[in-house]
This record gives sequence, C-alpha cells and structure tokens, in this order.
Amino acid sequence: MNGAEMQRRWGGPRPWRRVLVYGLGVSGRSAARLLLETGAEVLAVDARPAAELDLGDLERAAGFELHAGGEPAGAVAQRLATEVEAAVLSPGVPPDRPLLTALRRAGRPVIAEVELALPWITGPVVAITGTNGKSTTTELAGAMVRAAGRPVEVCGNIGQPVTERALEAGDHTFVIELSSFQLEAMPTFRPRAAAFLNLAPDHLDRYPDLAAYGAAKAALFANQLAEDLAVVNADDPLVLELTSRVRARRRGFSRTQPVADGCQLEGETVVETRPGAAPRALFERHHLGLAGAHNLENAMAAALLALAVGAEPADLERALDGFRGLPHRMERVAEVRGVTFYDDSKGTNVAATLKSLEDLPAGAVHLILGGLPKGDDLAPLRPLVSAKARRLYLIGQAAAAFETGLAGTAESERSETLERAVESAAAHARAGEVVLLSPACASFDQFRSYAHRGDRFQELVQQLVPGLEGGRRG
Ligand code: UMA
Repeated sequence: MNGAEMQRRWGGPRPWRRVLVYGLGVSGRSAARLLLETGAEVLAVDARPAAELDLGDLERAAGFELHAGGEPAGAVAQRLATEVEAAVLSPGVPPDRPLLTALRRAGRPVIAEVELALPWITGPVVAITGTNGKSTTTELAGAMVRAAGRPVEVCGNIGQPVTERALEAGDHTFVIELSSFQLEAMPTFRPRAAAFLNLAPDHLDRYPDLAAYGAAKAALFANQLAEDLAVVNADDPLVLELTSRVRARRRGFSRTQPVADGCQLEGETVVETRPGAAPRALFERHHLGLAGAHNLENAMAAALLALAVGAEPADLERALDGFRGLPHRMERVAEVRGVTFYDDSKGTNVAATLKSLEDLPAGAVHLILGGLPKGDDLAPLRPLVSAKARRLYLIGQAAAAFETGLAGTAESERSETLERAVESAAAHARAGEVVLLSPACASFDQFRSYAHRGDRFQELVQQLVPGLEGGRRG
C-alpha cells in the first residue's frame, strides 16, 4: 500500500507509528498484523506468559515488541504510556486497565480491534448485536447476501477478526457480529444497516447493571444517519426503549404483532410492511429448518438487513433452504429409542435457556443446568422450568444456586459433572422426551469454552447411543 492510499484509508491523524495492542488472542494478533502491514511498530501486552501465547509469525516480525506475563508496571509502563500514539484493545480486556486509563488521560485513542479495521472496508457494512441469537442471525444475513450474488465476509464476535478480513477483502459486503465489549470502543463505526436483536441479563460480571450493558450495545446506532437502517425487535420493550431516539430509519420485526415498518408473521408467512406501500411476502416459515421461536426472529432480522444491502425475497428463501444452523445452538445430537438429545451449550444465560425451552413439549424435558454463574437472577426460569422440565441435572459451581433458586419447580439432582448428568438423564428419559443441555451459565469452571462443553456432551451422548439401543458396544 503506498503512502497516499494509506493516508486516504486512515484519514485524520493516522497512520500511527507506534501502537499498543492489548491482548494477544485472535483479535489482538490480527490487529498487530494489520498495524505491522501499515509500517507501524506494535508494542504488545498480554497477561499470559509468552510460552502460553500462540504468536506464530509475529514472534519474529520486525517492529513487534512483546510484554507478556502481565501488564508492565513502573518505568516500562511509563515508557509505553508515553511512546504509543494509540491502543487497540481485545474484547476480553477490561477497558479500565491502568495502562489504558493512563493513555486515555493523555488523550490517546483506545479503540477496539474492529474499529481499527474500518478504514480498510469500502464495501457495505451490516452489523448485528443483542444478547442471544447474534451468531445465527449473522450467518443467516451472510447467507442471504451471498444468495443475492454478492461477495460477503462474515466476521467479528462470531470468531473471525474483522481486521483479518478487511485487509484481504475490504470491498466485499461485511456482515459483522458485535459484542457489547467490542462496541464499547468503536467511536466512528457507522453501519449501513444494524440490528439489535434482544436484551437480557448477561455479562453482569463486567457491567454494573443491565442498563450499562444495554447502553454499550445501543452504541451500535450512535453514528448512523437518516439514510441508514436500524433493525429492532418490536417484541422487546428494552430494545425499543434503548433505540427510541436513533437517527436511522427504524424497522421492527415481530412474531406476535403488526409492525408499521419492518416485518411481521401472518399465518405461516413473513411479510414485509412499509409505510405507504403494499405489504409483500418475504418467505414462508417452513423454509427455516431451525427449531425455536427465537430462530424465526433471527431470520426476520437477517431478512431486513439483507434487503437493505440488495437482496430480494427469492434470495432469502434460497438462503434459508440451505441453512443448517450453528453448532451448540439447539443442535440435535441423536434420537435414541424416541429420546431426543439437544446440545444448546451456547445457552450461557437465563434468557437463552428460556428461549430454547419455549418450543419443547410440556413436562418432557430432562434439563442439564449449571456451570460458572454469571450473576443472572434465576427467578425468570421458574415458570417455564415448571411447565417443561420433568427432571433437572445440576452441574458445576452453580449447582447449589440452581437447587435453591428452582426448588419446587421440578425434581432435581446434584449431578455435579456433565458425565454423571448425561448418564442419569439417559437412564430417566422415556420415549417422546428430550434431554437438553442448556446450562444458563458460562463453562469456564469445568471446560475451556462453551464449544468444549458442547463437544464433550455430544461425545457422551454418542457413547450412550449403542447402550440405549440395547447393549453397549465398546
Ligand atoms: N487478556 C489480558 N488481560 C486481560 C484479559 C485478557 O491480557 O485482562 C488476554 C488474554 O491472556 C488472551 C487475550 O487477552 O491472550 C484474549 O483476548 P480476548 O478475550 O479478547 O479473546 P480473542 O481471542 O481476541 O477473542 C475475541 C472474542 N472474545 C471475547 O470477547 C472474550 C471472541 O468472542 C471473538 O470471536 C474474537 O475476539 C474475534 O472477534 C468470543 C466470546 O466469548 C466467542 N464473546 C463473548 C460472547 O459471545 O458472549 C462476548
């Protein structure tokens, strides 16, 4: 990239010559690579010791200086704070780290990895946030834009750093999943179309309350103008309240009520409504192969986003036909002697577990709950657990809290481990019933991630299959 091109892309006071990259997970490593590409020097900080970091080619890159094993203090911290012109922080790094606070006080920008990527993106940008359903909606919107014949990059919190895709394919349509952590440090982000799917208690270990968490998400719309689009869940009063003053055109989606501008369910058809125009059918519900009311909402939001960047109704149906869902989200693992096993390990908060229970048969669910608590109130679970669950299997650090919080709703046992929970649920479940792992908790007390927990669940279920069918085979 030549100097003029770089200046055009960076704009303003950029490019920076020396930048702090805080956190060297997937986002930090990708941000460091982009910065080195621009000719900047990268001073990188990570709490983990160097031996635990997976730096690859960065380790020997010219202009890369590593400070591993904790945030530097004293003279080194002083040097970093005075030398760097800006900092890029990874989503998992709390923004109040002393070094970052010092930089902000000195007037240096502290930005998210996604913000760093923006000058490289010349194609249309679609963004998705919300407590639950983000990844499914992001994948669906990406599939719909792809079905319309446009080259698409699906990235962000879904697992692929935006800086990586922006460097390689900045002129494609970007469909970006954003967490509240990322949105906290994106001062110039202005998506062409953006969706806020829902808001429920989550990450209350990082935010003081739901209002602060919601406000971080609503920042998605802060820079939009009247010609942009804000897609909101018309059935979620918190989302409506947080977006009541957006400048963009606000379009709603609803499963339960008519909306003036957006889309609604009429019988089995999702219909688009526009002020002053005749309604038009977008897609028939049966094209969506995913179970759950929440997945219909996700598909409605994805449709409104995709329409905003050039998709047509026929593209939406084609994309839905080919969409199989994401791993660990109400993933059907096996059916054995009439018992269906679902892996919903991504159900890491109370609201997600509620959505997953909603469509399951009454009194027939063997529900595996627990893990690392996130501070959610368990009371909202009580009515649906009473209605749907036949038996509860409680695991991890949260087992005792669930036992107390859900007392009297359904028979329960302290299985403690996932292994014992699966074994016991398989023994208790009868034909027509369901075994569901939807823990309403984070996984880090017993697993590396929700994916690790889900993979282990699937392994355990597969081991049980021959046993349930009559006699274990190995
Ligand atoms: N670190 C520090 N100091 C700290 C905290 C972390 O140095 O105080 C270091 C860690 O030692 C580690 C690095 O920072 O080396 C990890 O950074 P990170 O936690 O930001 O993880 P990444 O690997 O960069 O992944 C992040 C997102 N992770 C989080 O938000 C926690 C990924 O979302 C995302 O896919 C990826 O960027 C690409 O955008 C994961 C997630 O759990 C899936 N997201 C949460 C969610 O969906 O609920 C928000």
